[in-house]
Amino acid sequence: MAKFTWDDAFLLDDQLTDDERMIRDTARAYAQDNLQPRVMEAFEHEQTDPGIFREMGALGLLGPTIPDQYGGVGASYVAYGLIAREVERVDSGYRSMMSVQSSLVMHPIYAYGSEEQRLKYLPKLASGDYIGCFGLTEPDAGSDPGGMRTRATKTPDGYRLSGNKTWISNAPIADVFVIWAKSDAHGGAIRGFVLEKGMKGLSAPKIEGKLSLRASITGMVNLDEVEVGEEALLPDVEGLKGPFGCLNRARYGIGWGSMGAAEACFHAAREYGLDRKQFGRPLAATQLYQKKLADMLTDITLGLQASLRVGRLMDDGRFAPEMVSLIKRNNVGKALDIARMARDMHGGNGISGEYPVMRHMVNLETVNTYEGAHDVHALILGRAITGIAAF
Ligand code: TGC
Ligand code: FAD
Repeated sequence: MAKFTWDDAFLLDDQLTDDERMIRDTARAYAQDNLQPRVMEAFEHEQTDPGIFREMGALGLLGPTIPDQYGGVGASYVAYGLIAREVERVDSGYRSMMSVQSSLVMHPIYAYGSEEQRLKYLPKLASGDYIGCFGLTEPDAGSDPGGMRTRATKTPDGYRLSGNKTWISNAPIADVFVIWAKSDAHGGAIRGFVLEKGMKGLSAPKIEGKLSLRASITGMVNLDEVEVGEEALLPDVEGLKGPFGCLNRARYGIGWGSMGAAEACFHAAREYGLDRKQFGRPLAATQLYQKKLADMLTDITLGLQASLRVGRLMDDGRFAPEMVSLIKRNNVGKALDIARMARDMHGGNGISGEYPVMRHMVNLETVNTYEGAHDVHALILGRAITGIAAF
């Protein structure tokens, strides 16, 4: 009979390849040695260090699934998920910076871009010399991105873009902007454009005062008749399946990442319960405390195993977007429950920034909303179950 390991209940480690374990270990060491020591300060002062992109890039953590000829390391989607888990174990904001760069900026340029666009942008995005952002959401088009108002109008040399995007991660520090707009020249279909910092009419003001995800900078993207050449258009995709193809990958990474945040809360609650004594014995010696830890371990174990399964199917080219909705919705919802529970188990100390639990809890409120809100993923699954779209 095998001995039970409480921190790897289903022996996930055993199910990884040597390469995946090596990438996971690199990400874990980086996150614990370099991100963990600065997260409290970054969160408290709402400061994003752009140098983090270059640090991650030097270790091959940006766009890891992209082939090496474009600067990636050709890793599996399972490896990508393991990176997200390690980074989000420290803070969802750091994972957000990484997943926007990898899934929402590098992926569309790789999957839908011309060879010139790939060679121009991907190596610098992979190294972190360029920072990218992804503009889909607008003030009046969030869950329903098909309602976007941003327009691309044909000019003799290319296109003129006008509109406003909001809640865009990385935007104020971005060099490269992947922007989705309805294009008159393509019958009003949604098309992707790659814009660059400094273009006339392009601005990206910071959204100040977030109470969640404070280590990751967020902004608006204002497009005031921005003129771009034909070479800015992503040639190989048309319609909402363009941005959704990117979101599949980012949402998948969140399935893993949210479990990293949940594990951090679970481990913190376990340690706290073993150290803290009330009524003459450790909190962890009480039945209620142990039940909560058992619930946390169960949800984390099932969530990680489900993420691994979807990752393997993705690597085999056999995933369906609904599988991704299932893990994104379930795992983030469970992580949020775990973070709230861990906060409670820390008593008054749980509201202090000295402990990670409340920071994870407020971060996960954003993670539950972005990349498709919790209930929107229920509706995606509901449509698949019934054949009826209830949006
Ligand atoms: P619908 O009619 O369902 O589909 C339109 C077209 O898109 C195709 N499609 C997909 N393709 C690939 N993957 C998917 N997951 C796809 N889902 C749909 C579909 O086949 C169709 O193609 P075609 O060829 O027939 O035109 O579209 P709808 O408008 O009815 O969509 C409804 C709904 C709810 C599914 C969708 O609008 C939705 O997912 N809403 C949520 C919006 C969202 O997730 N926004 C995220 C913004 S980015 C972000 O939050 C980044 S935060 C990152 C960070 O900081 O970490
Ligand atoms: P709404 O769509 O207005 O939804 C509000 C509520 O209504 C939600 O609970 C939702 O579930 C519910 N709802 C909506 N429609 C229905 C329905 N038909 N039936 C039942 N309930 C419904 N976007 C980007 O494009 N790029 C980014 O990099 C990015 N980064 C972000 C970073 C942060 C910190 C945040 C907070 C958001 C970010 N977003 C980004 C935007 C994010 O994707 C949207 O906030 C999200 O898609 C929800 O849209 P919304 O805020 O307009 O809410």
